[in-house]
Amino acid sequence: MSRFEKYFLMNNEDVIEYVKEKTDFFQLDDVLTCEEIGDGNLNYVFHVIDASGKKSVIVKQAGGTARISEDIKLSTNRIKIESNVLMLHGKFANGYAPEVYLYDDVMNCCVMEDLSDHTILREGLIHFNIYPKLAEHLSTFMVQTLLPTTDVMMEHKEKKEQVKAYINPELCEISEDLVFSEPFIDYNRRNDLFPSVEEWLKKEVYEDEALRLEAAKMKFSFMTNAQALIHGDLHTGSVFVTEVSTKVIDPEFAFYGPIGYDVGNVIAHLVFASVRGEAYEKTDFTNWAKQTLVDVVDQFNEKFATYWEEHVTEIMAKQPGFQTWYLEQVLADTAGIAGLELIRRIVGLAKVKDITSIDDTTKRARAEKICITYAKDLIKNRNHFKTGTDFVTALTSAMNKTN
Ligand code: SR1
Ligand code: MG
Repeated sequence: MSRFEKYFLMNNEDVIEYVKEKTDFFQLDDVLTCEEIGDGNLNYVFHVIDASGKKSVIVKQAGGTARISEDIKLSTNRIKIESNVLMLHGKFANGYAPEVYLYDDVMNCCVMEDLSDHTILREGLIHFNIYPKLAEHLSTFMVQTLLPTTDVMMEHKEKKEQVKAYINPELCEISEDLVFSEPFIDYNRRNDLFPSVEEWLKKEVYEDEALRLEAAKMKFSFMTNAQALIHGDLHTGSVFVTEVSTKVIDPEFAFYGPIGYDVGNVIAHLVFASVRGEAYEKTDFTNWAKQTLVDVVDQFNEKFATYWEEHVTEIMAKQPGFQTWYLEQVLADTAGIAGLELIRRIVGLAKVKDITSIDDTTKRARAEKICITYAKDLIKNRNHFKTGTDFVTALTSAMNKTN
């Protein structure tokens, strides 16, 4: 009997045995090495390679708790959502997702394409690398994966079946807590404020009642607006890049939610890159990061409109003016979510290395203040952000007014 007919958390040796038994990728006598390379907050990621260096795969397995905290208990079937969404993304946005070779609902793991020739985008950005195709690729990926799963294009009964199939309560709860609630009320005592801005953050975030009201409104939109099948965690740690290629990974938080949740995440993490670039006085990099932010918004708008015209099926969505209204809602959500993502990564449990690795205390404090100042503007005035220029002008203004 196979050892893999009952779930257990695998180590490197187990994974080698697993890929030989379960895939056609390797021969039984291949000499394989395996290393656990996961640096995310939830899962275990194994890189398996043969002695010739020519054949390699990634095995991703879910454990019963989150890596970032043993207190976060999770069912292990989240890999099912991730595998299904990766396959769907490969279909909708050809070339933008790694290929999935195998999904195993007993071991709660999947075997997928090794992207070792790519770099995790956040790592590249931390080293001030420039990716000229990034805006073009991310805007295409978002339009091509999000719009086809909306009621604008999908048959409505099928859409409702899909909403059901992608119900993802545990991972949604993580976002409901970490993104929409805890940054404003520290009821789980998990927030972590950088000491030199601690009092400033308490005043600007915890004590701002108007801000908390807007966060509450957005939380309810996140929980109830089943607009499209969103990636659900589209930050720069979920993107692999080279100069010419972009691959989106890790859609385990996927569910039917607001489109702006994905676009807003992309914007927020480009802001972290820009703010870090400014802190290190990397002018070319900072200008590129800000221009990428502009291009993501503007190209998203253009491609969204074109894709809509070509693929709309819902009769009432063809009404002149409706597409403009719909996109304006998406952009308001985008601005609001970008603001919430900025705040939660400064105040909450799950930080970003772009900011925490700024080693000069004064510069890190200023970077955090810029993010929060800009975030509050994005959230409170979210209906006013419609173009890339709107987004970048407000960011530059937050940079200029922060000491
Ligand atoms: C408990 S998981 C913390 C964060 O890591 C993931 O990547 C998500 O962003 C989540 O909010
Ligand atoms: Mg992830």
